Amino acid sequence: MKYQVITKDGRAKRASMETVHGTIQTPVFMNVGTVGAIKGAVSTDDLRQIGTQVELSNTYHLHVRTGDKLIREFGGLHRFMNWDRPILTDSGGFQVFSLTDLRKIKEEGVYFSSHIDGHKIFMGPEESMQIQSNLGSTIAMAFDECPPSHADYDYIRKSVDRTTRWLARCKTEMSRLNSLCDTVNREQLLFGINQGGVIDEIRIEHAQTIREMNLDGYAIGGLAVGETHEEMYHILDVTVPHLPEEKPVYLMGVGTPANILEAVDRGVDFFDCVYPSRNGRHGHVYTNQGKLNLFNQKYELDHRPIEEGCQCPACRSYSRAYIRHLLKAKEMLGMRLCTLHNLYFYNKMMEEIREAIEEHRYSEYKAAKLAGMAGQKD
Ligand code: PRF
Ligand code: ZN
Repeated sequence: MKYQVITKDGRAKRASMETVHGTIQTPVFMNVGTVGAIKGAVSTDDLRQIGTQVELSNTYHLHVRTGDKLIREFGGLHRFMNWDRPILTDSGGFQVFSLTDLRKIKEEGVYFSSHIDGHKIFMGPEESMQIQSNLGSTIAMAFDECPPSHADYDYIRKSVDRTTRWLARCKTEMSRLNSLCDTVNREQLLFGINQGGVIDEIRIEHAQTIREMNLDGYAIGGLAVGETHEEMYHILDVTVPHLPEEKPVYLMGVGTPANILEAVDRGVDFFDCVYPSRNGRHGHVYTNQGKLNLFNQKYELDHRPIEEGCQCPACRSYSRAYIRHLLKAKEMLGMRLCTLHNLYFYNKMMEEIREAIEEHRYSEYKAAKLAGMAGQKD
């Protein structure tokens, strides 16, 4: 893996990261395909068309559905999905915490019930690494605990210490798996995850601790879980400077276009979020003048594309009126077109962001983009 900062504009970083599955240009938005597919009937051919650089899948979902052992036997997730560019897999920790009520966190890992059929599962750092190794993703995420946003100081302190011990176990297990000759991807990378709620000193101390562990990249977890945007930006302000500048920084599960613009300005490289696909399935589409709700009657005879000049598969061929009709008729094509437009919008925004940093006009770009989107709201 070779990560190189090409240029900086203030704290905003423009970098490239070479992996066995190709080079990633950052800042980048990863398109979320939880079960190895982007919801909304979006294929990997579509992803290539809309400029997706990295696809994100979830360890937990693939484990409880089809099973990582079967995917390994097939030749790994890349071959299974027919996607040869980078894939990042999330470790399962966060999904376990958000999907299942019945869970018990112990030093060794988490005991929980499957959200599909309720059967008992145990997942710890070693299990998470083994599943991600079977999938053969480009980047594996460490197994962490994302404490609830309302957790108190003592809980967060204990939880973060355990996450650090889990990270050490992840690192040991990942090196062992990468050294086995029958591993799907023997150059699988491992990103550590910073936690600490909205408590500055815990965040900073944790960042300093995991920095010493020399990982391939560093994620900031535990944000966008109920705190305010200002609190999130503040945590980025205090935490990112304690992570190594020569390594990629990934803000997990974030966010709105505005969140991304602000986080890039604080040195973040990688993002992922379900908003563009989830909003697309509800007929909510992004434009540079704000989001439109295509269910709104005012679009019933609107000949214009979702956004004038947009080169996505929806805007190149279809009117707002037709897409509205498809959504109202509950035709899958309606959701699909809206999802494609939204993912294209995010990917395109990241391209603009990279260009603006290269040309050292990021703050002007950010201000103009935010001003446009703050206008028309529906
Ligand atoms: N940990 C992991 N995945 C995540 C998060 C986290 O804290 C978040 C929090 N926004 C999203 N996805 N492993
Ligand atoms: Zn479009």
